[in-house]
This record gives sequence, C-alpha cells and structure tokens, in this order.
Amino acid sequence: MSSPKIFGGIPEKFAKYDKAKIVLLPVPFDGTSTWQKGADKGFDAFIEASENMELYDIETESEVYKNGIFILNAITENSSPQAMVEAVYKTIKKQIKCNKFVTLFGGEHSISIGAIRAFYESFDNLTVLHLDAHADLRKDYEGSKYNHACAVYEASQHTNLIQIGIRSMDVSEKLTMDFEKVYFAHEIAQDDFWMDSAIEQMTENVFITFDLDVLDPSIMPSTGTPEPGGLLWNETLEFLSKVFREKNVVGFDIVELCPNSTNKAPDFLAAKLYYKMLSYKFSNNKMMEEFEEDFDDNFDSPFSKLSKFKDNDYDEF
Ligand SMILES: [Mn+2]
Repeated sequence: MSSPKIFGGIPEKFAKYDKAKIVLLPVPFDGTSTWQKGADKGFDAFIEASENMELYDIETESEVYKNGIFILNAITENSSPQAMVEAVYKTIKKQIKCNKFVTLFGGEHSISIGAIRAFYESFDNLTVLHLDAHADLRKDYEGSKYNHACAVYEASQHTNLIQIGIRSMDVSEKLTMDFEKVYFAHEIAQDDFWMDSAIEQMTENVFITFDLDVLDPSIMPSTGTPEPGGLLWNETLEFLSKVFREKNVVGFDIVELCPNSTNKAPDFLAAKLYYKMLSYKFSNNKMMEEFEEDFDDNFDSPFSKLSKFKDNDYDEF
C-alpha cells in the first residue's frame, strides 16, 4: 500500500503501513450538508496545517508519531450517501481486524455512520461518545437515513450513546434522545462535575465521534453550521485526556472541517486536536505496556484485547 499524503510531515519511515499502529482514513464526503458546503476540502486543509505542527507533546511528554501514522486511500465513493457509508464500514472493519488503531477525518458527519457500525460490531458493549453542537438523532432526513442529521441515530439504537455540548436540535429528536446521557452546552457551562458524570456512564470500550462544531465558533468558525456557546480548547482537552486515561478508546473520528482560505487557525486546531487525541491514547498504552512487561506476559495489546476478532482473523490485502 502506498499513499501520497503524510500527516504532520513525519519522517517517511513512520508513515509506512506495516509498521504503523495508527491508520487514518480520509473521507472527504460532502454530499448531504445543508448550508455551507466545503467539508470535502477539510482533509487537505487539515494535512497542510499539520505540516506546521511541532511533534513533541508537552503534556504527555511524548512523540506519538513514532508509533507510525499511515494515511489510507481516501474513500471517494459518492454515488450515494448509502454507498459511501458502506465503503467506510468495510474499510474500517478490515483495519480493526488488522489490529490498527483506526481514525477517520471527514467530510461531513454522515461519514461516521459506517465507522460506528464497524466499531459496535467489533467491540462488545461499545459507548459512542458524541461531541457535537447538534443532536444528529433523526431517523431519516430529506428522504435518507444516511444524512448528516442522522449521524448517531443508529448509535442510539445499538450502543451506549453519550452526547456532549448539544445546543441545537429539532423537537422531534426528543423522542429518541436519552436525556440522562446528554450534557447540553448550557448545563456544562454551569456544572463542575459533568466530565466525571459522563465518564461514569461510559462502558469500557469507547468510540469518539468529534464534530468540530461542538467547539465555540470563536475558536472554530470553519464549520458548516457554527452555533454559539460551544466548548473551548482547554476544557475539551481536559475532558478528552480523562476519557483516554480511564477508558479503552478504540478509535475516533473528527468531522465537519469546512476550511476558510483566509483564516487557517481552525485548520491548525483540527490538526492539533487529532495529534492530541493520539498522544493521549498512546501515552496510556506506554503505561499499559510497562505494566505488561512487569506483571503479565499474556497481556494483549490494548486494541486487540477487547475486540471480538482473533489474531488469525486477518484479511488479505
Ligand atoms: Mn454538528
């Protein structure tokens, strides 16, 4: 497998498939967005910004790129939203079976539907942690259940869905919404304990779907439907680092970067967010590997230990 793109301008030897623990699937799909188009340009802007990023993470004292980050061939299927979702599903499932830590970058939020399906089929009792300004709980929208407005409907039926930062929804979504597991933006602003409460509701295996519009438009204006009153940078990272520390995050996606050619700061934020999440994931693993060496020879890798697949389940490429 070869790929023309490299995240973060990392040395080529860390961007080869065989050695990479991390794979990144670009899905530059923008077929169902309703207002500002441009999420299909998000991945390129994200990669370009990443090249200007310094690769040592101060907080975790780590250089996570040394675990290897390989960019898979982008999903370009766009004959229909359903066909795109199925293509994403197949690719993700295959990579999970190959014991990669699988990440995705959108595209708009409908790209998460196939990813979530692959993850809940592969990991028992999956929690989907959904950070978003919007509830995205519609069963169908404009005639399709593969619309971005339906991004987590399937997750609400098949996983332990926890929603963070919501501040815009349709009244019909109240029927689907599990209010016990929703942390609205206006509540977060007044509650010092929301992070611990949300983490308490999570099962061990967590997939994170991160819609960039969960962030406040003051720091993330480059998104299709910016909503005032969102999360800020440091509180977002505090929450994510806790989740990665306390749970087995099995994969994540970041969606809805809709780049603006005159303000590149949001593109850089997206690249940094991606790298921060990897840093949290793999600095935990480092601790787990030390634990493994010291105490237990049979300890599996943190990704494989809870997946339903056995090592000999590998697909041929
Ligand atoms: Mn959204």
